[in-house]
Amino acid sequence: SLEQCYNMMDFESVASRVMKKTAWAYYSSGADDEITMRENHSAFHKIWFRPRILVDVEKVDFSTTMLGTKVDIPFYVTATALGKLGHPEGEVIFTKAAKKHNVIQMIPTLASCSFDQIVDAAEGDQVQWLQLYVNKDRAITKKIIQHAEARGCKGLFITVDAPQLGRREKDMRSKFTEQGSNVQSSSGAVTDNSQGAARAISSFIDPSLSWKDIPWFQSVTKMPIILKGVQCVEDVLQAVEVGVQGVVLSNHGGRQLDFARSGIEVLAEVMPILRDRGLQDKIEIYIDGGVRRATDIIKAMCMGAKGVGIGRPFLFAMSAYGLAGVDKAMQLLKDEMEMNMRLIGCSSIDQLNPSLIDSRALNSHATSVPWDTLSVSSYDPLVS
Ligand code: HOC
Repeated sequence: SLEQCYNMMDFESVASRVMKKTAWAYYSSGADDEITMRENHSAFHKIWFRPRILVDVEKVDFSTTMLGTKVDIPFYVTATALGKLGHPEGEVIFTKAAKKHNVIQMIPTLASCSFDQIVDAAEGDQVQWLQLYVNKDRAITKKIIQHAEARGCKGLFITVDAPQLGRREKDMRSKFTEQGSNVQSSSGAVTDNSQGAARAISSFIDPSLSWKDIPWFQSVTKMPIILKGVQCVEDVLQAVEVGVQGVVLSNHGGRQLDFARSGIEVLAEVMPILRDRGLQDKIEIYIDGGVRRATDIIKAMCMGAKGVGIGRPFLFAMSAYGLAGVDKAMQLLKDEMEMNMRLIGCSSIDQLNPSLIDSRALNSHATSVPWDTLSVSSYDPLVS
C-alpha cells in the first residue's frame, strides 16, 4: 500500500507488479545491456560524505533557484514520454504534484496529454519548461517553440543525445501497440509499432541537428536554451561558447548509448575545469539519471550542480498510485532532504560545497554495477 512506500525504490517495485507488461517494458528499459542505466544510480554510491559537526541546523532551508525560478527543493520533474501508459490522466498528474511541492515540471515533446492540456493544468505562476525533440521539419519545430513561449514556458531544453534511438530490447520485445495517446498530433510523429514504443514515436526526429543550428534556436525564442544530454567537458565549453544558458549532463536515463558515463561522473569532470577557467557562473549545470535519494541530490549540489532532474521514480509513483503516489514521492524526498542536510551540517543550499564529499572513487571504472543477466535476457525467443 501507499503507506508502506518509504522510498523511490518501493514505487518502482509496486509499479513493476501492477503495470501492464508493455508499459513497464517501455518505462523500465535501458539500452543494450543496461549497464549505463544501472551505473547512473550506482555512481552515487562511490561518493561519501565528510559532514561537519556542531553547526546550528535547527532550521533547514533547501530552497534554491533554477533559471531564475525559486523552487522548494533542487529537483525538477524531467521529461519522460507517454505518461498515459502509466496512468489514464498522464502528465497532468506531474503538473499538480509539481504545483503542490513548488518544483518545476519539464513538459515532454512526446507527452500523452497535449501540450496545452499540461499548461492548462498549471496554476497561478507555476513554472514549466519545454523539452524539445527537433523535428526534421523546422517549421513544426518553430511553431512548437513559439507556442510554448507564448504559453509562458520559461526554458527550452533541447534533447541532443538522441540522433537515433537506442536499442531497448525489453521494449522491442514487447511489440508495443500504443493507444490513447495523442503523440502523433502534438509532435508530428510517424507511427510504426513493430519495434516497440520508442521506435514508434521517434522517426520524426532530425539526426542532422548540429551546433550550427543553435543560433537559429536563439533567433526564434527568448526563452533560455539548455542542451539536454551533454556528456563531456568539451561540449560544455562549446555550450558556453555558443551562449546557451545551461546544459543537462545526462545520458537519457541509460536509454541511448550504453557505456555512456553517469551524469554525476561527468559533473566531476566538468566543474573543476569550469572553475579553473572562471566560467562557473556563465552557465547553469544540471544533471539527471539515477537520482533516487536526497543524498544523491545533495552530492550533486556539493559538486556544483544547479539542480537535478528526476524522471522514472515519478513515473513509477504515478503508475502505482496516481497523484497520491507522486505527491508522496516528492514529500519523501523533502523529508530525506531535511534530515540529510542536518546530518551533514548544512542549513541552506549555498553551504553545500565540494569539501563536504569524498568523490575520489568516482572516476574509477572498476564499476560496482551488478551484472543482472535476468534484466537483459529473461525473454526466451524459443518460447515467446
Ligand atoms: C531518437 C529519439 O525520450 C525515450 C523517449 C523517446 C525517445 C526518442 C528518441 O523513450 O527515451
